[in-house]
Amino acid sequence: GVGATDKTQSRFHDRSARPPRILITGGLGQLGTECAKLLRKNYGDENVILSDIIKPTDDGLLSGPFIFADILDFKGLQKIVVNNRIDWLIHFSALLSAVGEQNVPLAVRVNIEGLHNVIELAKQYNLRIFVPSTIGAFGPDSPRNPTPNVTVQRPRTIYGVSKVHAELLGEYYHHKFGLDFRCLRFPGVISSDPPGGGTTDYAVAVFHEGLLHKRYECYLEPHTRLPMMYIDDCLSALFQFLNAPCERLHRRVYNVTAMSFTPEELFAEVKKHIPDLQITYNPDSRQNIANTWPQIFDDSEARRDWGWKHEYDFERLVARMIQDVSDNYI
Ligand code: AKB
Repeated sequence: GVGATDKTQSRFHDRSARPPRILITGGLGQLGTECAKLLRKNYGDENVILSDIIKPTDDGLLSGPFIFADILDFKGLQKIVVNNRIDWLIHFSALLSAVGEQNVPLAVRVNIEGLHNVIELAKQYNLRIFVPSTIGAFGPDSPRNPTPNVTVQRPRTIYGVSKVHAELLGEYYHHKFGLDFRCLRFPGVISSDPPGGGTTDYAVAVFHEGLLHKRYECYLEPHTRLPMMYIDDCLSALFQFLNAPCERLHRRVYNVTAMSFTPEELFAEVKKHIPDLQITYNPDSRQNIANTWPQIFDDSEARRDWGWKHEYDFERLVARMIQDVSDNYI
């Protein structure tokens, strides 16, 4: 698994001998709880504060502090950072691609105004700040096969527009003010915990629906190829990148991925585990989003600069998901 291996270099925060104190926003989304587990294992439970505006349903899943934090309330954020001596901020709050299109004004507030708050906060208190970006930060004018680290970005969703905005603002604050801004563009992230409102969600839903009901109706066409990765790889990329020394970083925004597949390819592999699985296709507006996104994501710069390497390939990912979903949800 993931975890700090080189203790002298990466176990602790480079500015002192103590571990960093970390605040995670949007902590109850697809990535937050698992991310907190990994960071707590490395830095201690009490040093990683998970936050959200929603109430956790099962506190048993949380091994350390959980607090209310509204990213639209700047003073509230200041108070949390000061009172808890925060060093690093991991900013997961966002409306994803499909749900963003359903409520653009809310997406503008959460994804753009929220980002303004956390980036100012990070500047004011000298925090290292991580913001995830996405394959959704590309659009119909971007090369799709492969999509390099630096290329045309003209996304057609509010989610994509807000992520390009975050990338550019973060790079700008880095150059202008020396802010330690770090950003990874993730592909579709696959975990047994359900995501909320993305275009790549089908690749999670098929495991839940398939194991429970032996059938799944897919909202994307069978040949829609998209980049994907398993959550453990996503979080180990995040961990490794957060701990990479500044000299290794030739840029502040990197593509990372593990594989690409189509619904048809995924379902064929899932059927090896669930032979009586019935698949139907009923494409909706999410197809139009997927049509403008990368098919093959070029993450060679991350691999070269700070040693990014995925562990889960396609077959391993499917086997692991069957296991995870059976253990936790069936
Ligand atoms: C989405 O589909 O919106 C997200 C993403 C790829 O950023 N999963």
